[in-house]
Amino acid sequence: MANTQINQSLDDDSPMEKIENESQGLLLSSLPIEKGWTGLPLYQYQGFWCHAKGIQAAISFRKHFHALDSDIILVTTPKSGTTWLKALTFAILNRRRYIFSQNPLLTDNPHDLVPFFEFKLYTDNQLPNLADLPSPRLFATHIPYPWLPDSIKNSNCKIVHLCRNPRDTFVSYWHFTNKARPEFLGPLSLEKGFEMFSKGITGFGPFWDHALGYWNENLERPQKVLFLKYEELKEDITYQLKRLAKFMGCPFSIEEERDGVIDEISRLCSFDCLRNLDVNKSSAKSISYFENQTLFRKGEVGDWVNYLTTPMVERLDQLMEEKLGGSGLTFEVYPQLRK
Ligand code: PAP
Repeated sequence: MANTQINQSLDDDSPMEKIENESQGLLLSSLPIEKGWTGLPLYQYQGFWCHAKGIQAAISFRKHFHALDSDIILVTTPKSGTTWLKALTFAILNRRRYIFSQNPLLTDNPHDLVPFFEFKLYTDNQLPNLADLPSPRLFATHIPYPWLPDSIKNSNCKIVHLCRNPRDTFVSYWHFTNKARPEFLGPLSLEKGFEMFSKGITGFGPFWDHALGYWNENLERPQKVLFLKYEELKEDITYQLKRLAKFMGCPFSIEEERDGVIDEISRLCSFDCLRNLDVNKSSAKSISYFENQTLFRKGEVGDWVNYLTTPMVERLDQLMEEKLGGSGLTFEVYPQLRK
């Protein structure tokens, strides 16, 4: 998966490419626009906010990608633990292929091992050759459910969805995007970020619509969509790893459990282990223009308590009640609201 070949890139001067560029320009100019967190504009396309390159890649992905029944697609809300989920699923699938000391996770960032559709495979008008990848193919995306290609929705491929409580998601997103802001813009204030998050203006947001799309599919088709939460992974990684492996069609055997394979995977993919690897301490950029080191900050549940004021928490809780109430989707928050 690390060496996915991008075998075709549409030529900038080809008539077809000109038409595609022009129609994309027309499309963008017709969409609602907001100044984004990193300074790049965000456009509202079919109900979700995204930067221009992401929309282009999402459209190309929808048009060209053909899912196989054996595919496994990881879908996450941004800053919900994507890097962790990529590492865990890669380690589960490849556990018989590598001895632990030679696991590619020790030398490659998880984003290089499990590519994003929109940041890697279909970005910049590339058409990747995915036919020769070993089965099961493992891909990732932040794309909301309604934007997925029909072949993902209608085939027997599996979707693993991960999200995180909105308080920590917001704090993580705010830190991350501030690191990517050009210096001349200065940092985005917490208050301004909170206002944007509350209006649903985040990459691939609104947060609640993104989560609900996958939540509802999970309720309807639990064998197709697994719904995970960051907090639950943190609380009991062993149980969640077993659940994940079973869902992915490669459950751990009794012998593997006895031999400590689950513990080894959880240790290898832990925040402390991954963060301290050279590849992840470096300024290399495995996703877009973000340095790898910015993907590992605190890795905790409840860091929101150091940032959010009581009125902010109350506003967010009220918003979640409005948007998610009655859906059955709730989030555990630790610690509880400061009084
Ligand atoms: P992305 O959306 O840009 O891909 P993503 O990996 O989803 O980012 O989220 C990053 C968060 O996961 C960070 O949270 P924080 O800001 O609250 O600290 C990051 O620290 C955390 N994270 C990264 N790797 C791990 C891991 N192995 N275990 C737990 N948390 C992790």
